[in-house]
This record gives sequence, C-alpha cells and structure tokens, in this order.
Amino acid sequence: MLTFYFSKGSSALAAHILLIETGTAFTATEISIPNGDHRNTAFLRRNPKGRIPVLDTPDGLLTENPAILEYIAATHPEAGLLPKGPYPQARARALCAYLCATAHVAFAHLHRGARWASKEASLDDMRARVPDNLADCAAHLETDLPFSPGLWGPPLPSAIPISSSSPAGWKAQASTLPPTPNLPNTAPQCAHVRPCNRP
Ligand SMILES: N[C@@H](CCC(=O)N[C@@H](CS)C(=O)NCC(=O)O)C(=O)O
Repeated sequence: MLTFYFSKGSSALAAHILLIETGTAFTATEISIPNGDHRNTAFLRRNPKGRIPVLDTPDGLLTENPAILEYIAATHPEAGLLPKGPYPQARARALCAYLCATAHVAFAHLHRGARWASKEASLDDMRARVPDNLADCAAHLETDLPFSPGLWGPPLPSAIPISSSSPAGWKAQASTLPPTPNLPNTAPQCAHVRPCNRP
C-alpha cells in the first residue's frame, strides 16, 4: 500500500490524478501548506526538504514530481502513461523537467522569493517579473512542447501541464497569460478530459 502526501491546490495534483486513474491502492494524507503542516517536525522527518508531494512506497520514500510521476507510470505499464521509444520518452521527460525546474520555479518567485533574496526591493522586483515569466512559460509550452495523445496518457497530458506548475498559480496569473488554446491551463478546463481533476 502506498501513502501519498499532498496539499490541496499544489503541484501534488498531477501525481494524485495518476494514482486515481491507474486504480492504484493508496492512502492520501493531507499536509496543508497554508496551515504550515509541511514545516512540522513529523513531516520534516519524512521529507527534510519540507515539500509536497511525497509518495511512500514499499521500497522507500519518493519526492520530486517527475520521479513520482515516472514511478506511477513504470508500475502501471498497462496504463500507457509513458510513450514507447527513447525519443518520445525523452520528450515526455523534457516536458516534466521544464514544468518542474522552470515553470514551477518561475511561479515560486511570487511567494517564495525569500529563498533567493532578502532585500524588500529585490523581492518586489522578483514578484513583478512573475507574470511575464509565466507568460513566457505558457507561450513556450503552447508552441514548442508536444501535447499529443500518448504523451503521458490519452487523451491529453492534462495532469502534467496544469498540475506540475501549480493550477492555483496559473489561474491567479491567467489574465496576464497569452491565449493558449493547446495548453489546458486551468483545472476546470481539464475536468472534462480528466474527471478527477476537479478543484
Ligand atoms: N521540485 C519539487 C518542488 C516541490 C514544491 O516546491 N512543492 C510546493 C507545493 S506546489 C511546496 O511544497 N511548497 C512548500 C514550500 O515551498 O515551502 C517537485 O517538483 O516536487
């Protein structure tokens, strides 16, 4: 039995969706980021990084969205979540890496700037850049990355783009984003293709 640690409205949604869609037996434990549960001693013992999501597997703990998503894909080959062949697989990993290491970090500059700077003026400056940086990410995802059936599961890899980059964050910035008809950038838009992806 797996245990999945999540916070509502966080990037944990992507893995949560895949756990449900693959019919995995798991227990979900809420660690509320708004309530500060991710900084509690008990949770920090589990994940000293103090981040969500965490997946407790029979082999040990897993952190980092791309690793957790790939673990679910690898343990459910019948679900066809990871495409076949080195190049399609590398493209799928490129998508997850971009969301995790670029888009998510761009959004983190809104509320987590203190990780990188301490002067109030620097924090203000970082916050001010968030809409443009997220718009760049959305435009890049819209045009350059593959959103085809078969990439992280049919009919759309919806769980990955909207969730690994924090649906709440994208939604908060939605008015500043360029039109992205190929990129389902809010949870409600994806609800019809991935029914468990409801806010
Ligand atoms: N690189 C990590 C990032 C995880 C992460 O930053 N998660 C956010 C929630 S979306 C979090 O735990 N935030 C709490 C904090 O930054 O203190 C991943 O992809 O899993």
